[in-house]
Amino acid sequence: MIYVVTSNKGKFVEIKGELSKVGFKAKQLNTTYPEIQTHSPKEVVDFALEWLKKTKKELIIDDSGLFINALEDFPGVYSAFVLRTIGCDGILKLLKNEGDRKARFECYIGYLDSNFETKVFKGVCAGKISTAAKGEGGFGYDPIFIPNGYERTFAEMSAEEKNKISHRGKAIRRFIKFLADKD
Ligand code: ITT
Repeated sequence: MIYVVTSNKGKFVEIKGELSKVGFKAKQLNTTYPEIQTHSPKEVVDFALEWLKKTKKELIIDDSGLFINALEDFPGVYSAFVLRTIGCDGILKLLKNEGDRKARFECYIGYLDSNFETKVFKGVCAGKISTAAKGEGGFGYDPIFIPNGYERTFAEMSAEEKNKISHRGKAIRRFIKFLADKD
């Protein structure tokens, strides 16, 4: 059993779904950890894992964000704050009349093992910002993100379909491969 430290139910459901495919059990640990102010998500994860050592638990964390080309990678490391404040509608307004709608999601899965060793796994999903919010599924920015090669937003896909191509799905599968190769 592995703990997933997150306050975000949507993230947990996706992570749990992917882990369960290989027979891993996951449990949500709904606690917060300090997130340092930096432009590097990897630094955020490393610092958080160091801090979480005191829980003495084998765990993973997920730090992710949406990076928009025309906005110089905003909201990036500020994605959670921006979603809470201006939300998806605010992003659509910022991109009104903007031709370049390219964007990407990045996900960093930080792993703290039972020997207090840490490792970070990255996954990226490239796509674009839609012109209107669509779909009821997923969470966060999903209603306005269309992955490359699709005409639908993440929110119009099933969790299974999103996981196959998403930043989080890729990062988690790298984590699973790492565990499998270790044995
Ligand atoms: P934690 O407790 O795990 O930190 P959080 O929601 O604060 O939860 P982040 O700090 O990683 O998570 O913030 C990332 C923001 O980007 C947050 O608002 C998410 O809702 C959003 N986000 C992350 N992954 C997403 C995804 O797959 N689809 C849509 N939005 C996503």
